[in-house]
Amino acid sequence: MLIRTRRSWELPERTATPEAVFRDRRRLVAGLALGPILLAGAGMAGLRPARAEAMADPSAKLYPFPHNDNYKLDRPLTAEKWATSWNNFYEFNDSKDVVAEAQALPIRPWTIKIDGMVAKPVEIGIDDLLAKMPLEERLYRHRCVEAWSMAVPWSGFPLKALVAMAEPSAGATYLRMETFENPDVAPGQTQTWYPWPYVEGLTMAEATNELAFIATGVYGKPLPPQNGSPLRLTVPWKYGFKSIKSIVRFSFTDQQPMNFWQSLQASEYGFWANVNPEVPHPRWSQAHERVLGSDDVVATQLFNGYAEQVTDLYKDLQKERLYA
Ligand SMILES: Nc1nc2c(c(=O)[nH]1)N[C@H]1C(S)=C(S)[C@@H](COP(=O)(O)O)O[C@H]1N2
Ligand SMILES: [Mo]
Repeated sequence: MLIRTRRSWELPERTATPEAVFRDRRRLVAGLALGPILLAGAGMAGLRPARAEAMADPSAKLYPFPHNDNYKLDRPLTAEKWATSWNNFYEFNDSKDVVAEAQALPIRPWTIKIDGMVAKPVEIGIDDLLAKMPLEERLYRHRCVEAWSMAVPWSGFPLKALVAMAEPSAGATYLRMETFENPDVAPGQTQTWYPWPYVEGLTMAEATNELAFIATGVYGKPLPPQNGSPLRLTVPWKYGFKSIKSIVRFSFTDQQPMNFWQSLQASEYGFWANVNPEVPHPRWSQAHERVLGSDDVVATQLFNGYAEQVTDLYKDLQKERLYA
């Protein structure tokens, strides 16, 4: 059992995680009282598969990837121990402390489906995909909608390289991404009030922007399961919930995808979710962020500091709800 002392960047009560609120609301909506849930949980404990050891990652030999110097940070890197032990991964649990449970995620074989409006739908294993992609390391900031942030070295490849490989048809205007669904290994997915699987989406212009990155590693090694092994999105100008983990499917479409958090609570979470310190979340300010692993609180920047690269994406979309 991991014993943690409370750090200053852990959220105070007044900014209780949005999720905790939904969980209780969903239980009510579903007409479920706490008692039966606890009873069911106790009854099932014996049936849950034993917690697996972390599976060896055959891609480890590819690391470290060549460093791309174009992405600079304005702050120190977050210590690896914090970035890999303070996680949001609702498939496992909603506590930030998912490390132990996430080790049960089977990362091989891992097949990625590319389908929808493409020249030729394919299924490709993660190791074959890695062999085709231009691999590099980048330093990015990450800003969670809950007002904490980190700065990490991701390894992976530009999302636009995957888009080019897929050859989407001219009519495709969105990329929809989906996480694995396997309640046998992911206890959170037995909680039926969540709309599994986790889904996220980008416009094609966003998906082919130079900043949109698929991370397969962090700190010069393959991603640990809790960070979304074996591949996850990183879109650093958007709130962290857009950066979908453990992806199994990329679909090209002409329909705007309905993402996980939007379908839970559309009044608080939308499709765009671009970082903007001047647009508060309905329940808390977005003006500042707590820096994970330190005692610092810093001012949040428009587009999380990436305005130069992404402002143009939104110039014709001013009527949209761009910052939620
Ligand atoms: N499939 C899936 N992807 C997810 C999440 C999740 O619960 N499930 N949480 C999101 C949120 S809210 C954040 S802040 C980041 C956290 O990434 P990290 O744990 O690597 O810091 O993952 C995002 N991607
Ligand atoms: Mo988040």
